[in-house]
Amino acid sequence: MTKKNKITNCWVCKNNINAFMSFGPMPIANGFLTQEQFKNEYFFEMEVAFCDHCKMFQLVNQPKPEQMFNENYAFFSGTSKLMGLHFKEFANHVINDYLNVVKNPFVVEIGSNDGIMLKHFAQQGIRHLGIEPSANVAKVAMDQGINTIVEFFDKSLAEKIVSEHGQADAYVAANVMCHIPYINSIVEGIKVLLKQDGIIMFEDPYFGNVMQKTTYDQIYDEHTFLFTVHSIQYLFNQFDMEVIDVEPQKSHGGSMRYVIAHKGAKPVQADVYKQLEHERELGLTESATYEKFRVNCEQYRTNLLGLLNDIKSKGKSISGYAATSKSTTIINYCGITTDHLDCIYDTTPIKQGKLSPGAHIPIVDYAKFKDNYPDYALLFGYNHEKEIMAKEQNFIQQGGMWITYVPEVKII
Ligand code: DWN
Ligand code: SAH
Ligand code: ZN
Repeated sequence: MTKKNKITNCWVCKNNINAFMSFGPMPIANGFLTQEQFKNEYFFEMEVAFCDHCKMFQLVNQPKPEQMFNENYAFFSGTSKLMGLHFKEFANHVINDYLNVVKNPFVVEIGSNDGIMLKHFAQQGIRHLGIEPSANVAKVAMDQGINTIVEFFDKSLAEKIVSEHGQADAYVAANVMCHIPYINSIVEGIKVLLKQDGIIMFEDPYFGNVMQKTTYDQIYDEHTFLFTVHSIQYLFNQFDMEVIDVEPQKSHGGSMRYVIAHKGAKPVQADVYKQLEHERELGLTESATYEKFRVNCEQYRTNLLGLLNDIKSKGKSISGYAATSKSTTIINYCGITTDHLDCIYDTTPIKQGKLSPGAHIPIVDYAKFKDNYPDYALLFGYNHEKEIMAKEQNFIQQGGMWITYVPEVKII
């Protein structure tokens, strides 16, 4: 059943917003399921809007946070070794450039998941606290001695943290700020939590990259927002904080790291103004650009489905590779079915043996890929291309071919 829970006001500035595009009925992106669960599978109509006032790109309807983030959450950050290195670099950047001058610093991370980043603070004996509502992934962190509380972060939790631990010197987050619909309460919470000369550093998929590469698969239930520097600047300015630096990242197909402080506390770097100018050049502040994006998404869908149908008409086999959250959008929006894909290979134990959300394509242990190479493999984990290609070199040597849809639909 499709549930509608549409909002008509911007999550950030309350301006009226209208959806410019629907991706159709979507299931929970990480809702891998068994056959017995089919009858209760949840769907919502995934529509997106651009707020002309605060420049925020957003979903207009979404499942409740507890439906997505709970003790059965299927994404464990530690599944990527390269992301492990990425978060070691992130932690060391915060420590070396901001915390080293502070006596007995305290760092708070929200969406700390299995501790992939926070462990680097913990290992260096730095006072830390992770906030992670998905109990199963939080347990992996707690089992390593990483201080974690299983809660959703918001303003009232921030007040509780301050009363128990004092204010924080650093607030860090990765791929979670864009997941939270009540984002104003989060920012108000950060304001309460952060010391006057403290630092905020977080990163999320960047709409500039999504638009340029038409990676519309970054749009799924968990991603309430896709940020730009303009929208983040508006969001934090509302609460007397400002963006003081921006650091583009290659992770997740193109992300942006925002460095933010209380207004006037630290100098604003020239890169902030350069990126704002670049965004205006890209048209990210104009509604017309989002209309173009919709047309591009539709074209990519036609191209991908056309390619898969063409391959199948020649009697060839295709498997998916990496059952990413993003693949839920690709599969359900493009209308990819079990007629196209035999299965999706993946490394995550709790996804294996289950069926993909919506299309019910079997998820199979990636170790079995080599026993049964398909003619083609559709690379859903394109953001992990380096890591995946390194371990699957043999597939190509045996005559296999990869299909990608980033930055365009093609056979590699
Ligand atoms: O924002 C989010 C990011 C950080 O992670 C979350 N909302 C959910 C999640 O998104 P995702 O599922 O699209 O993440 P990834 O990291 O692109 O994909 C992870 C999946 O890919 C896992 O199921 C494991 C799989 N994988 C694989 O099969 N082989 C990953 C790697 C690195 C591999 O070599
Ligand atoms: N930071 C990790 C995990 C990102 S996935 C990484 O980049 O790999 C998003 C995580 O945020 C999930 O583990 C989810 O449970 C968590 N989350 C969602 N809403 C949250 C909230 N309000 N407060 C804290 N964490 C939240
Ligand atoms: Zn707005």
